Amino acid sequence: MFRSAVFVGAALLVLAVTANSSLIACTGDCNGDGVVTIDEIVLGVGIVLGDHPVGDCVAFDADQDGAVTVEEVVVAVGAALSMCPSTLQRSYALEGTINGRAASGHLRFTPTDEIEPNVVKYTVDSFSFGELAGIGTADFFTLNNTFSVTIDAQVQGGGMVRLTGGAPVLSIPPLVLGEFDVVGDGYTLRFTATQQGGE
Ligand SMILES: [Ca+2]
Ligand SMILES: [Ca+2]
Repeated sequence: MFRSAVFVGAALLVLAVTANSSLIACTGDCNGDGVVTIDEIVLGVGIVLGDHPVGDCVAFDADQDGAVTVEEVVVAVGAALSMCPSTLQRSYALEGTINGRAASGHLRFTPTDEIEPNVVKYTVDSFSFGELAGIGTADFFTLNNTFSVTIDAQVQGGGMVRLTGGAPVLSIPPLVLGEFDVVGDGYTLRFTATQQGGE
């Protein structure tokens, strides 16, 4: 770990020279949550040093040549200091059920710049699913790749329902965000969220 910490320091030093050489927007974002965290940088360093296989985080292999170089980790450090620009907003298509009935819809959210260790906070810009539509908040816990969401939804024909739920993220990057169980007063939703945009 000490060796990794020294390496991150070195990467930061050369950042000024190479920050503009980004090959892809989100190098080093192993879990695809739109930000590069320090533990992801440490993992990238571990791949360079041979302590981890490239498969542990293919997001570091920006030029997809099957290896992770110092330069690719440096680009990731640049992303860690800001945010992956093309992933500021993400859209997902939803398929699933409401109280056992088939339903479909969409979910779109944007990361906020609120700082909290190991949590990325999102605003749910829009949500619709069957007869429900609304907005809310969502938290992505980068430590264990878990997503949780709270949505205040309007029920078609009147009434509001607060929906809360969450799930571990299924794939990295999250083309499929996960299969979620979301419950509210009188409602049980189960949906799979498949990414439509934001990469
Ligand atoms: Ca990440
Ligand atoms: Ca590479």
